[in-house]
Amino acid sequence: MEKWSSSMPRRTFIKGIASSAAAVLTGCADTDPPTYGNLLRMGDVLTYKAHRILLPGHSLAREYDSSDISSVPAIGTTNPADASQAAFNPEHGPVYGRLLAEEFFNWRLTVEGSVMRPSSFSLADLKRMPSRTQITRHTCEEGWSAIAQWTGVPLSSVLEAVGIQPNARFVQFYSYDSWADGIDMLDALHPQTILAYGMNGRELPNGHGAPLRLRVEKQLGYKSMKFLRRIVVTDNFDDNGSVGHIQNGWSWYAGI
Ligand SMILES: Nc1nc2c(c(=O)[nH]1)N[C@H]1C(S)=C(S)[C@@H](COP(=O)(O)O)O[C@H]1N2
Ligand SMILES: [Mo]
Repeated sequence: MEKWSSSMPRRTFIKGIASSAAAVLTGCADTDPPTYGNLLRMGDVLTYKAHRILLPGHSLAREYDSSDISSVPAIGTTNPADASQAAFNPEHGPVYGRLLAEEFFNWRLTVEGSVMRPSSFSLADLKRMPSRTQITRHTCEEGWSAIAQWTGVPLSSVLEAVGIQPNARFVQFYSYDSWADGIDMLDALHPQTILAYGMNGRELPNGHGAPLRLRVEKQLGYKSMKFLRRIVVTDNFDDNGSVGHIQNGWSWYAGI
């Protein structure tokens, strides 16, 4: 197991952030959402452009009081080891089953790609890093929303630990079911974008993505991937092939 180190000169990291954020923020080419040239996707293009040009990049999603917390249904995959669930992955599902049986002691999050120090983190490693707790509204594309408290490590802290390279523009996520997805660097470095291991003051419940899920508070709920296993920083957009949102009729960018 490789542990993260804080030895990287801070300036290198800041430079990386500044150039990636600038790449996202400036120039028309960079505010085109990564793929689709077809007309049916024009709404997505407009939403992405409007958000990236008009909204301050790091405006915060609303945060609520603990008295606002509501019950949250577990949606989509609730156990990646369950072969009867729609997004069951024959390669990773059984691995998840074993990790779950060991209460995630041997679970590791690998972080690689355009980074200076590819690393893997245990849950204990992540819990030793800076933490953020936020009470936010989860909005599902199916039309329901719910409020919960999430605790985790800011994705920016993990990216700082591994050191993103100057050309990095996207962060890709892979789960123990068959999900693969990505966000741009602006959302990746957003202060409310966290890798959550806690929910409502407890360990993240299994059905909600244990041991670790993404929270991207500035986008619809389906961007908050559950059951994370791997993060890859990329220089170029990746539509994730047949399992990607675009290929399945959903927007890659689902800003709210
Ligand atoms: N790996 C994975 N992540 C996922 C899903 C899924 O099925 N698998 N469903 C998504 C959708 S559509 C929603 S609304 C939320 C649901 O999170 P919850 O089960 O904690 O309510 O997770 C998102 N992340
Ligand atoms: Mo959803």
